[in-house]
Amino acid sequence: MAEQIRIGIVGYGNLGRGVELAIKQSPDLRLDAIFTRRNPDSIPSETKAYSIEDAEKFIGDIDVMILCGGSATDLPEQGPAFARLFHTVDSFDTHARIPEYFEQVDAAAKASGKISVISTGWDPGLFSLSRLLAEAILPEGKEYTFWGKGVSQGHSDAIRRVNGVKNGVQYTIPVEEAVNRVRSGENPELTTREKHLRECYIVAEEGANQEAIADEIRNMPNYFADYDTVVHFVDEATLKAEHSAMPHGGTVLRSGKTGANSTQIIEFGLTLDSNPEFTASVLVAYARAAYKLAQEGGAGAKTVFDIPFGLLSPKSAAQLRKELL
Ligand code: API
Repeated sequence: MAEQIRIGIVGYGNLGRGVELAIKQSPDLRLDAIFTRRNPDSIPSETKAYSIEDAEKFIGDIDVMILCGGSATDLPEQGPAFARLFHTVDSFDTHARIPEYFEQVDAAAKASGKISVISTGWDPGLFSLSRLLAEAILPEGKEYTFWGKGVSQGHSDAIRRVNGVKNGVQYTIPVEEAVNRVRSGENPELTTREKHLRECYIVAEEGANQEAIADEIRNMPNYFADYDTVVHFVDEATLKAEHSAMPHGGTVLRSGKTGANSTQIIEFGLTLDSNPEFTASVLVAYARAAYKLAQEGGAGAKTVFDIPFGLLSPKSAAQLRKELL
């Protein structure tokens, strides 16, 4: 077999564990090291873990670092820092801040001659590709993205960083009536608030002011301010028992008109038992693509829009033409 692409994982939470599992299904990739802010000896993996400060020592020994931290505070710092040293892939998912994040990572990756694939996963990621494809094909139409019902890792991460919050989970709930109107071909105007509800289950720290926590969450820009958000307080045992599963998914719909008055509908959907495992599988395919792009001499930050589909596959272009075209 050809040489394997050597991968490092930065951050060993749900996403990091998912990346480890996805690499096991990819014979052309190999997991060489895990980097963590925790005590490396406490990482329950057969792969050796190191302190995140030691990552620099692996220049030349690791091809692509998959950054598995959250978008709220980890990635804004780690994205540019790691792009100065390695090819990277991440799932930065604060949609409104992607343009500035891109600029920061792009500057770092161009300076080091590395490739950094940012904001991949399923949304942003596969859903973004679906939106682009549908819009390019049906320029006269309307796009609708519905998420859930499911647990958003990005929003859950954001609420866990609120002062006084010990633990928390966020459900994204599509408004049934809105989905039905779109599916019926009505083409309604829908505001952000009309499409989804957000529901949070919070474990507060002892003595924390619950009303202040709920207020801060409901008013958090980018994450909650544009939605109706319901906040429930529960104890740790309840959260564990009733809210540990991480399902998600959703639908990208575009309905458009062509010719005189033909209605054309494009739909792309996902039904996911485990959001982090699926996101991780997308990151791993893009790690392969990042490596191949770098072999072709590329450098800088890239998004899913910039990466040819064929590079995601371990198969050659000729094999892909024969088997899948
Ligand atoms: C939501 C969607 C799903 C994003 C998926 C992924 C995540 O509100 O549920 O954070 O789980 N934005 N980026």
